[in-house]
Amino acid sequence: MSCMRIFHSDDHRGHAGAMEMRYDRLIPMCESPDRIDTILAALRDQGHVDLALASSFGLEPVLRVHTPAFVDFLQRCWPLWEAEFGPGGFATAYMFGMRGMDQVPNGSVHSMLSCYTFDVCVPFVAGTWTAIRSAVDVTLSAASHVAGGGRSAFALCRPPGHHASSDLAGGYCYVNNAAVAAQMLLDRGASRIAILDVDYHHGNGTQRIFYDRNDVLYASIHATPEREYPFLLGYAHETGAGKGQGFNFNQPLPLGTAIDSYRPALAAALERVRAHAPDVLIVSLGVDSYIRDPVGGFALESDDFLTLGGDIATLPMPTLFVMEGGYAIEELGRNTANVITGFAQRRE
Ligand code: SP5
Ligand code: ZN
Repeated sequence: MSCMRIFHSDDHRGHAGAMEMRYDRLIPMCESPDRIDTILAALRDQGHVDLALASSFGLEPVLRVHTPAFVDFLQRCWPLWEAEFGPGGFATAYMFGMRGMDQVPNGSVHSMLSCYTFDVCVPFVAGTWTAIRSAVDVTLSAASHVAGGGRSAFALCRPPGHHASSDLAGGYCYVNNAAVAAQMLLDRGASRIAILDVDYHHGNGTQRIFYDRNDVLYASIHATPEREYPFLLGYAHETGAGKGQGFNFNQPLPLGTAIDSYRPALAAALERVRAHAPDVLIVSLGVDSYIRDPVGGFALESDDFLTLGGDIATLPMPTLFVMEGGYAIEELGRNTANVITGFAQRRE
């Protein structure tokens, strides 16, 4: 089996302890630090031992994708909240932006939360900013490995990124790790990038960031917005705008989708990626399509993730996997490692 370098960091751990709204209930965050532990353990179990700690890239690459005011908010949100409410608890929005009206935040952290977040699944605690930075650094370290001639790499990062756009956080996502990596690769000389998003949810943030561009293809397979979060985006008719027309490829699928109908959609996405001929393929890797995922509603089984990884490996270009969702903590490690193993076996 060919070996894939896996980039990680311990600096995500402080992003923990907050609650999220699940419709009419307040529950512990599904997006928790033990996700990384269980994935690392399963990767080792399956023989992936080429581990590397992330190095620091600073904020410049982040500011190529996100606005300065938004990045400033991410950094200052918790300290501002803590100054008002004291330690413990978590910062979250109480209301959201009012469409069609001025949305200029003032000095209050509440106005910033209302302006720069779009749902009740992006809490801030004391360790959130450090974790956000670690996730970008993990992803950019892996991207650098690929830019330097590595055939593949896995960015084992959290928090995830694909719901975040240039100035909006949501869905457990603060900075769009995959988008920042794509932009850095372009800035370092790549001509075209493709982002294949196999997370159960539509990556509304990634779509938004690259919607009017033809240098980054976004191809996503996800649960239909008619039935699933993020509810407002992810339709097949969203195909890009301006010179980006034709460079956004959504395949919404029904709840309950299993591998027999998932795989043809994956083949269509891979065909579209091949036609784009990217210098690097970035895979937004969510395994919340697993049948027993507490957040998802598809029906993929653990062995299906070997198939998914193997199918992706039929493409020839250097490939960067970036961790997104996946919350069935008992099987999360195995499911994620199965994608990496399926890919590595096929590439051998
Ligand atoms: C990165 C990522 O996977 N973010 C997902 C955020 C989803 N948060 C909202 C979840 C909506 C609840 N759906 C419940 C389905 C129960 N089977
Ligand atoms: Zn997801």
